[in-house]
Amino acid sequence: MHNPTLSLILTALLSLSATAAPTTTAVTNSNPNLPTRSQPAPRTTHTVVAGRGGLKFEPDNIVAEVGSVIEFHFLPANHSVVESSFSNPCQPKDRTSFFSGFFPVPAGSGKQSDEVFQVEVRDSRPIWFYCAQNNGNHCQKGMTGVVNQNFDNQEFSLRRHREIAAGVTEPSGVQRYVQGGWRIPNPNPQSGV
Ligand SMILES: [Cu+2]
Repeated sequence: MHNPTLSLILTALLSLSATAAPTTTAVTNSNPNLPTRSQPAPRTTHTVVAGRGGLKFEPDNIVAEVGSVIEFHFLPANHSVVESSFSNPCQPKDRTSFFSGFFPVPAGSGKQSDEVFQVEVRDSRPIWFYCAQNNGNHCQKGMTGVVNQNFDNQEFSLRRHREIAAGVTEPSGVQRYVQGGWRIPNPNPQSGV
């Protein structure tokens, strides 16, 4: 039954498949231009509402992991959020501090602002923030908050920060531009005041 021709063909086929398979696998695994079906990793979003229950942020003391998002919603009448520092409340921390701009919403409209402002938590250091509305001295009256306060050192507490803010006599500062975050459509502007 020995057939030299068939044997040759079989040998050729075997060697072909033996060399072809690994080559294909290697190309598949190393091709950086392949389309992907993977989704972005889910992010935790912490919602903060400006103006709920008076001149305050609710909540005002947030614990958020690095990579999560703080999403500010704005109730009437005209609030904002600016990044500050612990020891110098009601002023931007520096030129890079985030600033949402203002969000005028008619009182009694039963609506939130049409847009929200998102900022990303980029590291584990405390992020201090305030509302820069000077009509009514929102910051000086306590409209401040913090992300990732250092709870081990009460010298740097939100309560102490507010005490310093209460003594600020100059108007609150703003940035020249909306910056440091994303001002995007409110996913649920009818969610009430
Ligand atoms: Cu305000």
